[in-house]
Amino acid sequence: MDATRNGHDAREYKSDLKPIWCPGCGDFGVLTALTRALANVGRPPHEIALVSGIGCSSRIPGYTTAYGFNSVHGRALPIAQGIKLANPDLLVIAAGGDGDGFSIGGGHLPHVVRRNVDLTYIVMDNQVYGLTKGQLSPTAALGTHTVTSPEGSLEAPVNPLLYVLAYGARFVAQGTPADMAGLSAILEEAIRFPGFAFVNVQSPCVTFGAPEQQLKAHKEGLKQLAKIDYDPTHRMKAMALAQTYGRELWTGVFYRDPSPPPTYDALVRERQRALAADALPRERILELFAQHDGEPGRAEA
Ligand SMILES: Cc1ncc(C[n+]2csc(CCOP(=O)(O)OP(=O)(O)O)c2C)c(N)n1
Ligand code: SF4
Repeated sequence: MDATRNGHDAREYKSDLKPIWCPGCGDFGVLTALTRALANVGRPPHEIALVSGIGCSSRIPGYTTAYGFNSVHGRALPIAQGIKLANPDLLVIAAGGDGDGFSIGGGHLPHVVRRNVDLTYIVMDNQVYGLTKGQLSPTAALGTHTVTSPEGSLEAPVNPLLYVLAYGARFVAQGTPADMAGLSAILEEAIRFPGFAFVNVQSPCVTFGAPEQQLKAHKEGLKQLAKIDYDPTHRMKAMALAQTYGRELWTGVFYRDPSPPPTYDALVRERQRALAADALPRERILELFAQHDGEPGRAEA
């Protein structure tokens, strides 16, 4: 189903570039779910900026018709924030892998959360470094065997959901391409959320990922929050649920702030307006320059 609400069609958001992901890679599903969500949101492609780092998943901007920036490993978030602050009217989405977001780029995450810049961050979490051929990633379970952990990993994994909730993220969700309708609904809600929104997508790597992280296993083990009586407005309940990461596959919105505060970009814009209103009029500035012509740095108001 490609035709959607708002007179937009998911196909409008897919570029002509053919993805070079391995056949069966979960990222195909994320791309489809994202284009469906964007069609439902209804902003035209030229009003959207999609920023990524480096990795298989980070190729996603090129496969859409939005403005795209396949940037530097781990740096999607600072670039996305810069874009949003420079042009707050753009709808800004950052995307990438678990290595990109939680290893090399992990230092940026607390700051984008505490600033609450109005952007959506989609992590395609496959518990492995796909692009560089299967090294251990920060979300891989204890004991995971990879080329860089041949005897099994000795490191406890990062829990992305708990991590962003603990830092105060106001929209936190998880999805999987094993449930395409659920995933596009989650992405749409995240994009519409007024503030920083985080979506962890369990997106299987068919080439280097573990068998228990493939779509078949997701379909068998899927637990949907939409199907139980779950209220996503309680951070502590969401944090308790997030503890299941790596053991159970819960999908849906874990936490959504019922009264989100103004975003950082809105506050910056407000302050810029106030400063502009207080600024000296242009004529007075020119008068001061004329008075002190030839004496740089000695102007007095
Ligand atoms: C500064 C820097 N360090 C390391 C790399 C090599 N590198 C490229 S992608 C990547 C990890 C990819 O894994 P992930 O971010 O989880 O994305 P995936 O490929 O699994 O989608 C690494 C280590 C790089 N490109 N730049
Ligand atoms: S290596 Fe893994 S993550 Fe990369 S395209 Fe192939 S299946 Fe996808």
